[in-house]
Amino acid sequence: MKHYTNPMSRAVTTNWMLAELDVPHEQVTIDFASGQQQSPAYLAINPMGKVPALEDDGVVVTEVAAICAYLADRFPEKQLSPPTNSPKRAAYYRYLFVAGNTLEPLFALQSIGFTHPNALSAGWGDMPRGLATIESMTPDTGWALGDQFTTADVVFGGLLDFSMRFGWMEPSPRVAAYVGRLRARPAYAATHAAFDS
Ligand SMILES: N[C@@H](CCC(=O)N[C@@H](CS)C(=O)NCC(=O)O)C(=O)O
Repeated sequence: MKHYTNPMSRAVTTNWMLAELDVPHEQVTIDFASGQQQSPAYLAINPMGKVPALEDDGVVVTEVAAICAYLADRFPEKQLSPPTNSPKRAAYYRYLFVAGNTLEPLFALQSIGFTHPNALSAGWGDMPRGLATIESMTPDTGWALGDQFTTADVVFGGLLDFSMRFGWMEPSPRVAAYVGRLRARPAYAATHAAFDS
């Protein structure tokens, strides 16, 4: 299994997922400075020219949430996702999809001072709606799906953590406490050193 990464990129989240799983894999660093992400060899793996990407047994997965979900399913014995027939799967999917589909575009645009003029048609709504969604989905104690830490925490919590690092949002006390619990995990600490140095 090959993980295409760059230490200062969103691949930190898939790297964290791999560390939580503790499974053998090869790290392939894509050098942004030389534009390696636009090389024909890398574009053949991800035509978006972005990291992360994962190659496993003849298949390629791109997009942070898709890679994390794939890995959780690939290693079910690690119990980082609810069983496919569990009702918890409903919340699990919400956490996986809301991060990249809704919150990230909202924050990324807001960070450059852009507010979509029509929150009704913009898929990410507006900041008050986004923050209300985060507040309602952030657990008071424990993890997104309850007592068991899952991939929902890596993807949703990872996006909250990333957003706080880049000043994309001001966390409420509940969000700050949740991200604090995530940051205390050994696998998180082991994979986020580059951001902290
Ligand atoms: N939607 C993508 C975003 C990936 C992304 O934006 N990666 C950035 C680094 S954080 C990248 O590879 N940038 C290099 C480039 O666009 O040239 C995902 O979830 O994986």
